[in-house]
Amino acid sequence: MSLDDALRWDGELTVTRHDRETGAFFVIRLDSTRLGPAAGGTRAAQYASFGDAVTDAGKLAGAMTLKMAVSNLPMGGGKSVIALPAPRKDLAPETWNRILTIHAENIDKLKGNYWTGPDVNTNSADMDTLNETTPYVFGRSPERGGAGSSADNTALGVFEAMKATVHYRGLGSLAGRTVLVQGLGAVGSGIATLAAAAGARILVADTDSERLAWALQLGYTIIGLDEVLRTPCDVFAPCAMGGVLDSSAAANLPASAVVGAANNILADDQAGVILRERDILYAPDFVTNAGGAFHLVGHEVLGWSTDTVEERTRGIGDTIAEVYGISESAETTTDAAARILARQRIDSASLVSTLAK
Ligand code: NAD
Ligand code: PPY
Repeated sequence: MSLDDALRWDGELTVTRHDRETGAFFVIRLDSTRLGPAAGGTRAAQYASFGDAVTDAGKLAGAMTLKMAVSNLPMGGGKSVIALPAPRKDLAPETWNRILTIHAENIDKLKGNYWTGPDVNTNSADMDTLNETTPYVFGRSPERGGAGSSADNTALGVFEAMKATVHYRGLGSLAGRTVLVQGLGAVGSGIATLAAAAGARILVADTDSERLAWALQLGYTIIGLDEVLRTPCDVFAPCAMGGVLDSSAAANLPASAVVGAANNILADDQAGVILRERDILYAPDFVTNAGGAFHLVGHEVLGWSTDTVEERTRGIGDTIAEVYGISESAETTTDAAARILARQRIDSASLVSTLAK
């Protein structure tokens, strides 16, 4: 994507910065602050171009707006992307530290209109580092007063969505069902553990051989990376990267349902239409993976107890069932149905604040 095209966007603000010394390129995008300050994690990855990094930040920020709204959380949507000069694992500690410090300076200049948290390739220790420069950080380590990793809670929410989806699809429970987890990382491994305990047979694919060795020990079946979209299963759970299902993948996917943790699973709207035509029930990711937001915003903004965070996260199953109901009555894709639900919440919150003035 050219930078020119990437900057044509309906969100509220794009902030970019380049650091000549490390070669890192920084993006923060605020999609919407209608419901509260924009929040969303910091993703660090290599991108083919600056335009791709800016585009990704915009799509991820948009998903955060929908996630907060559909979850009734008082925050808007934003996201940060750091386009790295080399793979994260190859960066020297002082290089990574400089990159985090510059990112924290950028966040601080937004004066609380944007709050960050962990995402792909950033963790609670990185949030602690950011917090040395700026207060607008969720997910610091518990020793530093933060809520720590949100991965387990994200996994719990996806698992609740999976159970509700299997039930809605008329397949009963997860017992005896086959669940294919793509990406056995922090969230994917939690989902696999919960689904296995519920009696599901687990198939897994990952690029990391250590994670696959762990999967073998647990009795999971390993699937080759190229086989993922061709392997029959009841539930396909994308838990690695976004954009996994384009139209062609959706047209051939041998699954009954798609329920995963990855942000922006659908590469395009047409993929959602094809899944609906093929009677494959797709659980919109910005609904299923909101457990991370419940954990971070619940603990750090709303002062929720662990029990309340869990109760609200388990409620994701009901929200998903509501989305399927809207999809049927409005004869539209589940993705469009979830956007309707999110939009209703944004509009009614805006109406309440207008009336209060
Ligand atoms: P992670 O980095 O811990 O795990 C990702 C896993 O995917 C790793 O094991 C990695 O080796 C594997 N992987 C990478 N490329 C792959 C490929 N092409 N095929 C198969 N496996 C591949 O990340 P995570 O925290 O588990 O997050 C997973 C996804 O869920 C991300 O898309 C993230 O944005 C999303 N998500 C996470 C949270 C959270 O609380 N952590 C919240 C919401 C959404
Ligand atoms: C996500 O859920 O995709 C995130 O980016 C994590 C997050 C959630 C809420 C606030 C900050 C980060």
